[in-house]
Amino acid sequence: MKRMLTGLQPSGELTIGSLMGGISQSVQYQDEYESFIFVPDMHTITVPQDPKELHERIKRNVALYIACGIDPDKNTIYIQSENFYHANLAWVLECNAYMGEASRMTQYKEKSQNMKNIPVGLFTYPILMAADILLYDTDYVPVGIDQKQHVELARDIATRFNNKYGETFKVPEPMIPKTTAKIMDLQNPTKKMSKSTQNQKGIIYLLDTEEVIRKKIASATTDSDNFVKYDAENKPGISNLLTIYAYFKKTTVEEVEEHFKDSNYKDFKGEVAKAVIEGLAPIKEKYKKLINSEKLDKILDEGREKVNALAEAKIKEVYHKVGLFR
Ligand code: ATP
Ligand code: LTN
Repeated sequence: MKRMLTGLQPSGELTIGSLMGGISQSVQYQDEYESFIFVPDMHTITVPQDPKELHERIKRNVALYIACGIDPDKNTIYIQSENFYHANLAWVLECNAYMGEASRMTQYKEKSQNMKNIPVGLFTYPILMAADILLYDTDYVPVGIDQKQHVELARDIATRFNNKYGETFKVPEPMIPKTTAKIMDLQNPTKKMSKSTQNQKGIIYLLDTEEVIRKKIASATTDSDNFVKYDAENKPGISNLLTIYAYFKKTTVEEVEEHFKDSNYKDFKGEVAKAVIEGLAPIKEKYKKLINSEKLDKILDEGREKVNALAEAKIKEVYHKVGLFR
């Protein structure tokens, strides 16, 4: 069975965008591949974090993965920082990566643009990501299009290392979901709904209360037409709500359009809120049972043990090949 590995940064609370664009892809693949899913928390400290909040969020994120359908019997679930070998491999890879290629990473350029003091870790972040992937002989890496360049860097580093020191790493392939629509911010529907956005009004978090969901959807930015039609360019707000409704009702945008063709925006928004609330209810229920359970710790302990053993073997091989150890 081919191995697939992915991670969602705990840079904020998970949103319906994380569910629709990220987690649900992994749920779809979990029968087809041997699947590793982890919390890349060490990536998150490349930008300032409140330590207490980050610490608590890590476990919440894992509980939400599982509540959203990531099956612990089919996936190896772990926390990056609980396996020290990620950072060890990242160091060796950094010594085999070039300033030029790292400087070309568009995400780095964007994120560092307005920073006065740029953390070095923000610059080397893609190399830590390469370590995450190469440590476990990963075949496929499902990621959003924004991360494709990072997976390509991991491929380049792996190939270079193999050529220099002999076959060591599997060269991974990015897996970019074709069909997932981008879920937009409700207040600013030309911008992606992101968990790290400061203004929370445009974001629906998986754990938002029913009341909050109703309010956020009721105040979503629309247009002055007052007819429900999918037109991403001219009616981005309504189109986004159509996509969200279709996902939660497990139907197509065309069918939803037809269904609401005589509705006004107020009624339509009310129905979208209902669909989201109903769709998230079982996730919240499962989350509540898990978050303080021993089961969650057991899943994470087992994940840690398994990946530590795999990573230890790999890092020893790598250290030997580059000439480290006695
Ligand atoms: P951050 O705010 O930290 O940049 P994010 O919320 O934008 O994070 P990521 O953690 O970068 O999301 O994304 C994880 C996965 O979820 C990726 O595969 C990404 O494409 C997908 N994803 C995240 N947000 C959305 C969204 N709004 N619509 C569709 N897919 C999304
Ligand atoms: N950089 C990714 C998260 C991430 C990741 C990984 C994804 C870190 N390491 C390894 C896939 C494989 C992000 O910000 N979405």
